[in-house]
Amino acid sequence: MRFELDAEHIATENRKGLTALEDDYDHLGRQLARRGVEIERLTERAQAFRVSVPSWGVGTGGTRFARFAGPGEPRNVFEKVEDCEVVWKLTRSTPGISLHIPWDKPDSAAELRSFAQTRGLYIDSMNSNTFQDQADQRLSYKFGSLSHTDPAVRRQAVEHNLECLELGVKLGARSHTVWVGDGGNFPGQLHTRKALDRYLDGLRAIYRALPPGFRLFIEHKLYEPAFYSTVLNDWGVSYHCTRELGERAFSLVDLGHHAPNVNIEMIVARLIQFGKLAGFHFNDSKYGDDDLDAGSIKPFQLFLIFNELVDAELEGLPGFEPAYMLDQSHNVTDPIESLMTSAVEVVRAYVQAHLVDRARLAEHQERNDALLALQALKRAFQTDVEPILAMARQRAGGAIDPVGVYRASGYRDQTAQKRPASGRVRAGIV
Ligand code: LRH
Ligand code: MN
Repeated sequence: MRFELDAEHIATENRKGLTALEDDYDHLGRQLARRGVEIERLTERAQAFRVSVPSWGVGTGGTRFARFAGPGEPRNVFEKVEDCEVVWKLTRSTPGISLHIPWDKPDSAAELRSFAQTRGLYIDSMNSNTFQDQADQRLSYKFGSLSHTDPAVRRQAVEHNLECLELGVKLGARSHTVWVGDGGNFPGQLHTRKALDRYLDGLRAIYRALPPGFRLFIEHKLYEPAFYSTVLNDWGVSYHCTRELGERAFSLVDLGHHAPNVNIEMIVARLIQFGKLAGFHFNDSKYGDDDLDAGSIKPFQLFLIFNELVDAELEGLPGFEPAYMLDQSHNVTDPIESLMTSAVEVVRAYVQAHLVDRARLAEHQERNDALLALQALKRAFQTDVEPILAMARQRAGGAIDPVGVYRASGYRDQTAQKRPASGRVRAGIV
């Protein structure tokens, strides 16, 4: 089947649904007008919203039990960028790509940068990797990296991060994200306070080398791969570290890195109030760090998180510039479809949060009218804003129905032919 995912194909497919969309859009517009809301303002906000995709999210993910590679797996960073381009073309929300080093280390940074730019894409955040041992690596990270007891291992980890910073500058990245798997599996394995001191010392060395204009994001995580204690285990420790480091260090919130039932929207409000919110790795989970599609399990939590973000945005808080990024692992779906629908769910939560009548909510809060305060939020969350999201995509040259247009395009079959599964892919090696 001939491959076609160009503007003409998208427009042809959109024409099939445009009349219905315009009808739904006008109807919603009238409903919102009765609520004193101008639908066009919301559509502009939806069109302007940006969330980055993870390069490591376009290949099929797996677990320690198995990885079932799909057809047309990207075999290198350039093919990953090609797949990210499809997500951008159809959603028009995702021009930024987060890279992971060394998984995405290019031979030529300039070549990769222009390959992305010619496709309307840019490199967002660089992610270092001191949670795996590379074939050419001298010292192992089995017992940690920045917090390792051996200064030589710590130095090796710092040097890797400095290399990532250099590469990030060449690629035009805007931030550097550090997540380490450092921790212990048993009580007594680590000296908890000394391990944190070593970790923070390592971060100080990375912070000192931060290029102009760069921000440093540190990512906390409750557990895994360590199953008893993690050096950067929660937002409080992260906040302490970013304060210690300086004004260009911020705390990144990965939604899957918290214990079940933790009030993440409250952590977000805290980090906003303290001026230390880096941004997000959006995903969803039922139990642990499941890295499922954003909004697929707890859409109300995602909405409540954006309720805090939009409240701060509308207040015009100085320095409020959160980086929105997806971080997911797609084990049973086509990664491109999951990334597209997840980006749409993040924009949905953002637009719904802009539907909250904040003046009325403030009144209810002042009067301690708990029920009407909750209703003010639920009314926004229960508003079907799909016509706004689809109209925003359509006006930006994207697809009214991204998954429908993608499937009709035959892109996956095309890549399956173009990218015969290499030995590595068949064996499930990333
Ligand atoms: C750790 C994490 C981190 C990435 C990795 C791929 O769980 O969320 O952000 O480096 O996943
Ligand atoms: Mn993450």
